[in-house]
Amino acid sequence: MTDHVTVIPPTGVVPARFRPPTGSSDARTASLDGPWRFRLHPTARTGADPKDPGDDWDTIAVPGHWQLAQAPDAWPYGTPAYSNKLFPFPIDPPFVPDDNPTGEYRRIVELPEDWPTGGRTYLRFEGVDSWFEVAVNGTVVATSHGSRLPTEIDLTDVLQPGQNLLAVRVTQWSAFSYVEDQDQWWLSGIFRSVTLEHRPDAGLGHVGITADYHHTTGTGTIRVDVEDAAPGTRVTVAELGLDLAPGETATAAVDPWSAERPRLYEVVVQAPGERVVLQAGFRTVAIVDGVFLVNGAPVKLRGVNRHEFDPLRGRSVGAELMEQDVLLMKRHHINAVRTSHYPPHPHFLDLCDRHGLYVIDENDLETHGFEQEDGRWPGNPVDDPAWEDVLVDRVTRMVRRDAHHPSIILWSLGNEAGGGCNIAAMSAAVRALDPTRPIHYEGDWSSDHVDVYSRMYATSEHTELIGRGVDPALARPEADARRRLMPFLQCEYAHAMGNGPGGLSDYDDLFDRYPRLMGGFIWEWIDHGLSRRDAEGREFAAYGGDFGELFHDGTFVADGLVLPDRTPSPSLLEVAAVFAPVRLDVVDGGDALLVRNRYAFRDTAHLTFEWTLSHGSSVLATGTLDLGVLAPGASVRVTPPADLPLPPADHTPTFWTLRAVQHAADALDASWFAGGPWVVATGQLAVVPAVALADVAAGGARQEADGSYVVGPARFDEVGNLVTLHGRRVAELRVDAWRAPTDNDRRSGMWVGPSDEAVWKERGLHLLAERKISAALDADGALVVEARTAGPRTRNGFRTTYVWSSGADGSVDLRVRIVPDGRWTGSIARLGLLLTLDEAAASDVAVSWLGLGPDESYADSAKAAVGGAWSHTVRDLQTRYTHPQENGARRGVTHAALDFADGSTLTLDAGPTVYGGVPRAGVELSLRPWSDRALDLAAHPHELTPDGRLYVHVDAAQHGLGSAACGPGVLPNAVLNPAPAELTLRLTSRGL
Ligand code: IPT
Repeated sequence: MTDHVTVIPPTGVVPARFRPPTGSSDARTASLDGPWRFRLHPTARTGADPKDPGDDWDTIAVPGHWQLAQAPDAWPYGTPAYSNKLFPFPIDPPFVPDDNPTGEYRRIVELPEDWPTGGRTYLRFEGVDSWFEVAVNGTVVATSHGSRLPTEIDLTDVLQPGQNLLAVRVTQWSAFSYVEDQDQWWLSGIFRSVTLEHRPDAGLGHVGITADYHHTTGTGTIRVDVEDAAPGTRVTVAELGLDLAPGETATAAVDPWSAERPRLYEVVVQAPGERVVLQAGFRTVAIVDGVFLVNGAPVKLRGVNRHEFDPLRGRSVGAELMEQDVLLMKRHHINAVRTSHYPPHPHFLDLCDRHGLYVIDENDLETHGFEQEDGRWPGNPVDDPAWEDVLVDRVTRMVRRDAHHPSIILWSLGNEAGGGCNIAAMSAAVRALDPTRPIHYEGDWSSDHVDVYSRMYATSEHTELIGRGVDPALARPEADARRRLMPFLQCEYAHAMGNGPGGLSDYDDLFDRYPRLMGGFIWEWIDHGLSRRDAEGREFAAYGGDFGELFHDGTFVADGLVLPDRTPSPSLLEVAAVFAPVRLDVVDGGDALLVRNRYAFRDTAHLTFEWTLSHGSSVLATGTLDLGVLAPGASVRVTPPADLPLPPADHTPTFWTLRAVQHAADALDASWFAGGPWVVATGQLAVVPAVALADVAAGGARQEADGSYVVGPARFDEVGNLVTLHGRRVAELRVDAWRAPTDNDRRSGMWVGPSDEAVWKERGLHLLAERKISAALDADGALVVEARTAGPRTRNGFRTTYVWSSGADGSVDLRVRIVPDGRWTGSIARLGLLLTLDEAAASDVAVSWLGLGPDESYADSAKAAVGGAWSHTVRDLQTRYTHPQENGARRGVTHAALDFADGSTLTLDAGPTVYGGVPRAGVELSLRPWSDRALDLAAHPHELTPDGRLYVHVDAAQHGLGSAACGPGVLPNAVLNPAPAELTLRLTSRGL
């Protein structure tokens, strides 16, 4: 007897076969999706009789996870649970706890009246998590596992005429949970579709397509193999005039397939009993001299790792969301997907073929939890011969299901599963099934069984060494020599958790510079925040612990480029700018833009290069540049036209902005183009830089009889605290050097040393308070306030001199110099002023600014930001990260106007700003209707409520973001080390 802890491949099943696109075969199918009878039992020994039709049981929707059956409102069948790599049960393979929620499913199956006679009838499961047993009319016919892999069972001999009772028992935990330890929610059940499939006599069993492209001749070679082909089976490619026998090879002039130009040819495979229409793409993947080539051209993978995720339905993802993912990726210049860490729903691969994405298809295998015991992976199934058949079966089912997809360019044996004998076995199996694609597996550190050298989260320093070919040698010289001839891939990098990643463009520059570097895959596409409601009925995105799990990994499941509802987070906009296939980068010290065509196959004929000359919110001139047509890899330097109508230099910078715009789409672009035209790339030069604020005032301050001070519209108490500004109460004005830690701030870069947050807390930055040392009028009549700002337990602090004078038009000018005081080591989060104003409707305050925008940017995540005139409300300046943290900074701000509900306006003009002796363009501005402390303490964005104040951060500089949540921290080019800062601000009010 086999059960859920017997380590053998599925029983009673037929061999996996290719999965053509839905509807592409004329063989009959019948969907079994819809309501099924369901009952959840606490253990695998349910005692339920497979003959019991469950007429009085609940009903549940198939496909779906039982934990999410009534999400977001109710959780009648247990709750989701999140753990990353640690097993939520004892490591005791192949055993699992007796507490093992087990679903009993029932459905009456009746073949439609017009179901063909003859042939066979298969029952197909596209995905069931984790182990299941299938009984028909009371008799067990099959057991299976491999949650993200298909299972087919031949029911021909067990189906009776009329009604049949299908009984499926699904356990949450099984021996196979040990090899499905991916970093995601534990979710169970029949979560992909179930179908009945007629397999006609003389039909098509398994079909394989080999379609190569020869870039030197412009021809393609196609061969379609049909397993056990029935006599008379033919293969036609009408467009190419081909009519072939199975296994016959033909060569013709073709357009190749690539992610840039996803050209597909219809291939009709006609057997006497079945006709299938497939989409073939001609393309050749090769590794030559350590360089990864598609169709003979070096290709850089600008990729993302994608888990399947729907905030309501978990991994039960519908076709619409799959397509939304693909289109969002295309529109943000992502050209590759790693299907982390299991084969996706097959329809996703059809979409990648059609819209054009390179795919690493990954086996359903991860045994990460074995690593934690001393890092040596004791008992790892990957190194246990007893598991060989199971693991080879898995990888075989993936390759046989998916090999006809041109989008797949690499097979991956799995993720984080350590090393061992079964890696070699799986690799050999894949090579035997498909010799045309290279093999990937990051866990094979010496690259013995793979074709590309892969790492995750390698630093940019290490990546550069690999690019240059001078990375540390392997102990075995022959393995080292072999690996040095492999291209290098970062299968995961730039961890997108919360606000981040920073440093993406540093990696991208390296990928461009070194031919050996074939690019990488950002971790990861989407935050897996599951929708649920709080006690007041407010829906929010839940992460680990939000379902009361006693063992969980908290926020680590929310680490995507898009929020759970697929709202792009600012990082996706940064990705679009960094990954842009045409880049317009500032060169020659800011005098020119370098236009680089980074397409591998496409020239720039589909783009127009449009420029705008702007001064603040006014557009002075526009035009189009004729750059000719740039071939793939070509570049050209451009400068603004000589006859630009430049305005006189003033406090507002004048920008010449060049955009590469795609206005129209041909047939190969049309699918993702909807909503166009699309700006493919933006570059910008400050043709007339902003000059410093004119005439910073001196003097004009006075002391009142009660000892308080007045400087134009600003009133101070006798020790120099600002108490009102233009009649508005000021709760506080002080120096600030802290921020609500990001997920990256909270962790140690490369898992070593203290986190930035720990360093900042050690220095007391989270509890800064300001002591006024003195307030006095100086010889010019300005109010000079000396202050020291510091946190508890430390001698470190900041010495600040504020110089207040009343300016023209009722404004007040402030010059500030902040000097770190003490023995500082390590970074600080920011350095600047925090102005807290009383404002009941702070969220509604409208902000318009001149500076970088429209979205947030940070020192190491600023490629998407463009200088210009922008506006938002304070509400919309916030980014609602699934886990609240620092967000919303706008850099390079020279001017901002705040419009309050009472009709009054406060404007702020900035400059010059100096940090560490280096001048900076403008200030960094952040506004919030709540404090940074509240932001830090909130677990979810809906918990944040305006507190009646407007918090205005005006910073000389802020620390970068980095990727320390998993990987390197902030790189030296974006670390904020304590240094003297100078700010000059003019505050003006109108309407009071
Ligand atoms: C890496 C995993 O492969 C991935 O699934 C995910 O968990 C990621 O980390 C973090 O979000 S493994 C890590 C130990 C480098």
